[in-house]
Amino acid sequence: MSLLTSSAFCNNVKHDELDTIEINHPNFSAHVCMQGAQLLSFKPTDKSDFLWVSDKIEYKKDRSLRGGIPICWPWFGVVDKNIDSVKANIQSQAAHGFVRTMIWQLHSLKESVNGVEISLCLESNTETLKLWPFKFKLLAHFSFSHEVTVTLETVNTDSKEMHLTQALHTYFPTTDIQATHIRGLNNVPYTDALDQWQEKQQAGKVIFDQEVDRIYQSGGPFSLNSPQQCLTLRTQNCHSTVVWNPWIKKSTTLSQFNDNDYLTMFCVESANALHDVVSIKPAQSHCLSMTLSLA
Ligand code: TA6
Repeated sequence: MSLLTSSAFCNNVKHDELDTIEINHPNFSAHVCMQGAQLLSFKPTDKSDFLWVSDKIEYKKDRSLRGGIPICWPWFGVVDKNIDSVKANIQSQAAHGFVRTMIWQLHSLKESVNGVEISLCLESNTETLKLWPFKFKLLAHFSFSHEVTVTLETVNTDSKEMHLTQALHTYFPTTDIQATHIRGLNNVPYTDALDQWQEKQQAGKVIFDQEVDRIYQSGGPFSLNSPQQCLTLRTQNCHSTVVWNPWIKKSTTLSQFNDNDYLTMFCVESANALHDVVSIKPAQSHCLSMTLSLA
């Protein structure tokens, strides 16, 4: 973290067991956890936080943090719901891959009066190779100004082609889930994880009046409308979008989550999931990118 010693806006702050980077810039504040390269907060000055975190969040090693943008890689969701070319190589039963509970390293930092660009890096090692037999270099690039862009760059440093699924599993805040909706998914096909993974088609805007867990075949753009703010979500190289709210019953089963937290959060996850497999040849790379801005 020596890059931080000369920083004008960034500080290393320990929360319980985990190192984090707190960024206080005139135009915004942001908070990144080194475990999982997980962005936990991005708040433009005098505006609401773009992201939600549970007040039951635990900064403990080897435990994924509930909120912000968990990075799901090199598989999304439960292993068995991935297609053979992805699940054939997985030596784990954990949901959402393994990088969100690993400690990443600070790779680069650039700052100016306009904003801050920071990158974190995770490289394959003996531990990851046991879980997934591919050499890789993974970079999480964050660009903060009046908006935020997150880019997950996968570099295949192996001698064989890799096949993976992935998601930037973003948690958004709302002051009233039943007054919240998503535009941009009308007529888009989706897989309903709550109804035997059946293929369906979205009719109109997406609302939240029950548990929702759907993988849409679209990368947007979307408008995310909650009473306190309207955000625009744009992506690059993203072919799936997961919309999730656990609602009443599932909320009681989730770690780091209050029983009534479903009333103040929703997830819209920029992904490449199910059949949207990312295949990367040796020495090639792939970037999944999302940008959040005020509408
Ligand atoms: O993205 C939706 C989902 O796959 C849900 O099915 C639910 O499991 C959620 O992710 C949270 O998963 P986590 O492992 O972070 O508790």
